[in-house]
Amino acid sequence: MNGLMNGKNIVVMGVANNRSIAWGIAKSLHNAGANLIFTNRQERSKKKLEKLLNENDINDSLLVSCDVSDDASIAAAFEEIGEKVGVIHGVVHSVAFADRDDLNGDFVDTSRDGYLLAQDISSYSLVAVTREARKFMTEGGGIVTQSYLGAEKVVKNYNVMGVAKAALEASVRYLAEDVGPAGIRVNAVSAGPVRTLSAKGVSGFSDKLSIIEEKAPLRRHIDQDQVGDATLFLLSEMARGVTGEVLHVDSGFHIIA
Ligand code: KAL
Repeated sequence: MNGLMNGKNIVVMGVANNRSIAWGIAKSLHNAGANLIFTNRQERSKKKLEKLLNENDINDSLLVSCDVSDDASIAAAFEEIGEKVGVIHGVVHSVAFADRDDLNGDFVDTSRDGYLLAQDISSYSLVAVTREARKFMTEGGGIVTQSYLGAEKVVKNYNVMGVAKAALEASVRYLAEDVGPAGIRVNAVSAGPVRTLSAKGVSGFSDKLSIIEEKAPLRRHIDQDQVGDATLFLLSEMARGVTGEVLHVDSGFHIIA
């Protein structure tokens, strides 16, 4: 417990199970003394989360349902959170989705619907969440989302998600400008490959892991806890001068040609 986030109310969106990046972030925030509020879409994720919270002795967390594809659901979720905790000091956005059919083969074959779905859930959701959250971020604070190298470079199979992450990273910059005057900072972490439920079943994931061990300056993978600590930093006062930034937590892989 380092106390960095004592008394801070932080909303964590996107815990599906114990392998979720959002769960690594939740643990870092909890250890730093934050009061956590979780949002889930699916009842199944909520059940898993309740079990995780019990196992880890994290008590008194608020669990709110939120479908990020629905503006009314986002507004209702933040209203409920605002009503219960008063002030929100931070938001962790760790949500993405693309149709599995769009995550292999050629990007040029992406359908209009598939493209819009990936943008809707993985990129627009940050805009809508920021708009609702800021109403309750009256003391300033931080918003952090999760990205991946495929936003910057062509990564095989990432396809429609790479384009969605590029839009997400650009959104981070535009949002940072909008909410900066209110003392709210918006940043992204660009994490190296982490084996999560979301990555399960998509082809080429294991290859991505072995290339990291071979080529990244640190010659090892990163894990959920490392993303958690970097996100904690960005949400905390330690990063009070940082906004509109994409911080790579990838063993340095992105600097290697
Ligand atoms: C190049 C990499 C290899 C994998 C390629 C694509 C990964 C895309 C991520 C995207 C978010 C995955 C999905 O949307 C999967 C979805 O179609 C099916 N899965 C689900 O519905 C599960 C149950 C739920 C929990 O998943 C979601 N998303 O709701 C990229 C690798 C190296 C890095 C990764 C995995 C990046 C990333 O964006 O996650």
